[in-house]
Amino acid sequence: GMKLAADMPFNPNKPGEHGEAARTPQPGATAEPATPGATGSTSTESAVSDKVGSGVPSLGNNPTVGALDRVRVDSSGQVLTTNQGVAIADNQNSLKVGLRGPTAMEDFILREKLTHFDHERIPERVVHARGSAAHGVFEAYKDFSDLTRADLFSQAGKRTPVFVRFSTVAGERGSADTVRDVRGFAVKFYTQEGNWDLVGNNIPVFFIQDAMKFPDLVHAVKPEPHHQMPQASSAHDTFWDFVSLMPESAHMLLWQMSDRAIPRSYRTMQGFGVHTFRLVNAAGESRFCKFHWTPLQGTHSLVWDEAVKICGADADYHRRDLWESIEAGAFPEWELGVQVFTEEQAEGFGFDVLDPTKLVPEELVPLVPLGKMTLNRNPDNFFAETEQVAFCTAHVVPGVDFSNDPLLQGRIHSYLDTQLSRLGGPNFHEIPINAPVNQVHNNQRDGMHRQAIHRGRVNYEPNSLAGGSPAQAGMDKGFTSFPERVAEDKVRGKPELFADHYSQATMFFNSQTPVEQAHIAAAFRFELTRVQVPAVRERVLALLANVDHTLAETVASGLGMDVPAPLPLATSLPTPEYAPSPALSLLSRPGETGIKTRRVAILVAHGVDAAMVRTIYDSLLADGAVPRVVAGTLGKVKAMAGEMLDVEITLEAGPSVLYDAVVVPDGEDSVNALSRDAHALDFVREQYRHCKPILVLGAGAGLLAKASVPPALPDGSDDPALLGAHGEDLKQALGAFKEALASHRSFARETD
Ligand code: HDD
Repeated sequence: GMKLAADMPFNPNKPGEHGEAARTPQPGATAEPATPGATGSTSTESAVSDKVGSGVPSLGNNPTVGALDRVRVDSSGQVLTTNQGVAIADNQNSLKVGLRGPTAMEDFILREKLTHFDHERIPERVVHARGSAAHGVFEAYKDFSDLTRADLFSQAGKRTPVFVRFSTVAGERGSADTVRDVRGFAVKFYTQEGNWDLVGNNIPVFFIQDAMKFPDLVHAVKPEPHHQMPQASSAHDTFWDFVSLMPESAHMLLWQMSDRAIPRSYRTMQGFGVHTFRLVNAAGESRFCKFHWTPLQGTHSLVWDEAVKICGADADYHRRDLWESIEAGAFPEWELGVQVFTEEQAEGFGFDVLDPTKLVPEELVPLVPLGKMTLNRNPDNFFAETEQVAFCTAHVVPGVDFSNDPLLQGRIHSYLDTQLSRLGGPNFHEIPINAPVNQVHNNQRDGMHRQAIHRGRVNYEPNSLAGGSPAQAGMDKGFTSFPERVAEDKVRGKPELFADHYSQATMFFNSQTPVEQAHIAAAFRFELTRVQVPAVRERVLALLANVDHTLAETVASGLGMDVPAPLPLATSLPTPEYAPSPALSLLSRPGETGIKTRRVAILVAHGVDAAMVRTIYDSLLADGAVPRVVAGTLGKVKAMAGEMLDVEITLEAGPSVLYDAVVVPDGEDSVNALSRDAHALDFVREQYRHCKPILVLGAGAGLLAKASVPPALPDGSDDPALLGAHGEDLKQALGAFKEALASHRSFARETD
């Protein structure tokens, strides 16, 4: 037998792997402990900014920072303990009966660690499982108390903390970000009068009109039940079978097949509350409204071929983009606007505002801007915050109320219910990210994982033993439902106007630019090519024939089919004629942030003009763009004049689809080397194909020739996004390049 000395490790090699180095973390390996109060206001009480509309981002001044401090953990410099706080002497070895013997049942340290690990996962969200979130602040532009008594809109400059989660709908938690899908846009406002969740999407209409059909819709779009394919894609038979039998989905399908469903970034999406809601003021006056989020970054999307390739190149593309822009201080911002209208106005619209497959054109009811939201802080912990956040359409505050939209009515039930199984019980509101910033007082008690410790003997109301507390707040302070008059038969059915399934789909299509229309047709072609059952394809074409005949013909010819007879109409009522609504085109909102956060690759090899690289790099950086020096391998390249230039990423790890634009600087040898590298040739070809700005300088133009990139547009005219090829000087070419970059893409050259 071997002698076990208390202070002697059993395996002398182990401390070398885990010893001192592990006990003294590298600089930067742990976060600085948060100093309470140092980050600004810690409650909403004094949270009023003097900088309304100044455009100056309020750095870190976020009232939730303080509220969450009590649960933040910083382990730097601490020793490991069990969950009971007992210090752990050895975190490498289980307790054994002899070095080569069995593990002792008594090893409570091992058992606690494995038990906790075994239960690390919780059920993922049944829809919207894949998402990313950030903290921020909403700031009201002025006092809107004539419109609503909601506290967050009660004062100019009033700041309300928010937590926002963006998501895809169909994919599982680990699926790719850039799939074709609707995006969730869920905002939790931590107001002083309780939490308000605006649980919206980046598309203002929905597939179905009644919550009764939601489980069917989700079953149809999710992977098929026999083989669990395809992941995160609507391009399969069950989805198209279902929607083509539910022609009320026509309008939403047009949006979903548009570039809205492949956003460039979460930061470049609009958001919509979808349903008609009510705003109610202190006098009890109610108006209908629709909520809109408008990104100051503009609305920009990917192109399909690019989106598909990004799924492989960086499945976390949108998550990374949101995280990095916030880390870099380029805080994304949205303006919250409302379309406000009375019930009498709504009666004259010609469509039913309770129908979630219809939108209210902005030309009919313009947006009133209410305030601005800035996302300025990444979560500290993905699980604790982003995964455990529970959004719920039932979470409204005094001043905001529901309409009778039958989809919304069902949602009011569904979100609370799903949290019970997802978060394990009725106390999910006590999870820090879900807790309101004002205090909760009621007589709800007990249940799984209860945190609050209620004192005293009274857990009922009315009571005299606790002096009547907590007491109901009464009409002025408490939430009151708008006393809408309803006296009708109890029925299962729909209003007649709900049966107009096509007019707004046609309006949407007519409001798109020719490029956007072509993308919609191509998306239908792709999805229906993946569909296997010919009858399903045919039924979708019959649906499209009611939307726009040219669209139906384009899609049909892409499938090698003829346009069948249109689906029968569900109503003989006259349907409204809609003028095109320019606000519905993605291209109508270029944004206000210029080239900020746009990613630009500068392709280099030995012999590149390093002075030119630096000039371009510095100039792009100065305007807030994100330039990267990209080469065949990491390390340094030896530049034209002999100096060394650092490479930041390789052509292999950072392929074309991850950049918004490319620069090929001067340098004969550099361009010759790039011309022999298939990665570099693919790079410029794809930049071209995806309609991105290209700047070539001096010898750089040679790489385009080698890659067979056309020097001009198909009609022979100059390509507005291909700069520097005609011997312009650097300053002039760079200026024009930045302009092209600010307008994102040049679809004039599109060949797909
Ligand atoms: Fe929903 C999640 C948005 C219809 C039932 N939904 C969920 C999320 C968003 C939306 C953004 C993710 C929230 C988060 O980030 O945690 N849903 C919408 C919109 C709809 C909509 C804009 C139509 C206008 N949803 C809808 C209906 C039902 C649900 C009709 C059920 C009757 N939705 C749910 C859910 C989810 C959800 C099952 C899954 C996880 C969760 O709620 O918390 O309850």
